[in-house]
Amino acid sequence: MAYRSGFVALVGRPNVGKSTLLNALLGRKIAITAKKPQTTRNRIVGVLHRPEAQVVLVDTPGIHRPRHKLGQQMNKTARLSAKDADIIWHIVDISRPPNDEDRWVARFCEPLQVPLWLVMNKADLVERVRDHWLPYQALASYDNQFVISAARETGLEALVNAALNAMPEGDPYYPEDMVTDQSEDFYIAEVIREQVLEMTREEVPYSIAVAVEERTPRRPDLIYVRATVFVERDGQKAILIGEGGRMLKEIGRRARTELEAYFGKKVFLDLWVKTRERWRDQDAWLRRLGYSEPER
Ligand SMILES: Nc1nc2c(ncn2[C@@H]2O[C@H](COP(=O)(O)OP(=O)(O)OP(=O)(O)O)[C@@H](O)[C@H]2O)c(=O)[nH]1
Ligand SMILES: [Mg+2]
Repeated sequence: MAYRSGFVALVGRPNVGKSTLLNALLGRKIAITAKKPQTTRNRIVGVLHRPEAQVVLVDTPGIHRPRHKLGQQMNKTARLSAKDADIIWHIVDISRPPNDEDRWVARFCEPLQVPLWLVMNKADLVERVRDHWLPYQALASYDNQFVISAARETGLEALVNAALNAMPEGDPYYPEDMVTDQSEDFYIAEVIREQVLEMTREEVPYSIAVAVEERTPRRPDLIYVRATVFVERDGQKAILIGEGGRMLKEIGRRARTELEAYFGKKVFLDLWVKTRERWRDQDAWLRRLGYSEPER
């Protein structure tokens, strides 16, 4: 049988569980997740390898009404990934009725000439999925539909098998041992950002970005990492540092614990906070922080 390989774009409004699904399918965490919306800001590739096929899963930022250039870039990243895919999974949260953002996603994807599958997630939160799915099925003429719970890992096998069978014939896009194309610096920055999302409220989680400035092995069993958390206002900086530096220390402690498990080494995490006014609206900063897609 000929080898199959292709791209599946995971698109949907924020917070429906796209990144949770990506991690569940790969059996390991490559994308951060959070209770708050607009967590993912980049295209994140995860590769599923099978003897007869390869599926390149592309996690994308949740499509939303943007309030800054950052949001516009995030939406653009999601739209470009959908256009380039062999299949689009429109991920929805079946425990809530569709909203405008779900409708925008459907309206954008439908004319793309890419097979569009409806993936109804968070099935664990409702008693009978059938009581909730009609308004979603009406959003677009879907080519296939699945009911899953990414958190409980149910329904995933049927979804993956269907995707494997639907991939076009072709050579693998990625080598066998490659699970993601993201750099370790990007992953480190994301783990720190995940802890900030977890620990802060209101506008703070949306106003921050993290950049790894230095990563040096200090000993065979120790890595030194210096990273900066950028905020938009000095008030946010004060919140992030906290009284007597307690907040930043706790964020650093949590991120370090996770990074030590990831690297299997001790990590010295040197965390700084800097104010960059309105970075979310400045092209140069979006580029510097890795949030802008090339023009096409
Ligand atoms: N109960 C339940 N919760 C889920 C499920 N899948 C995801 N979640 C939760 O939903 C929240 C959002 O999950 P994410 O994976 O970050 O969602 P996302 O679609 O990637 O969000 P953005 O990156 O903001 O677009 C998290 O708190 C997850 O734990 C599920 O199947 N069931
Ligand atoms: Mg996400």
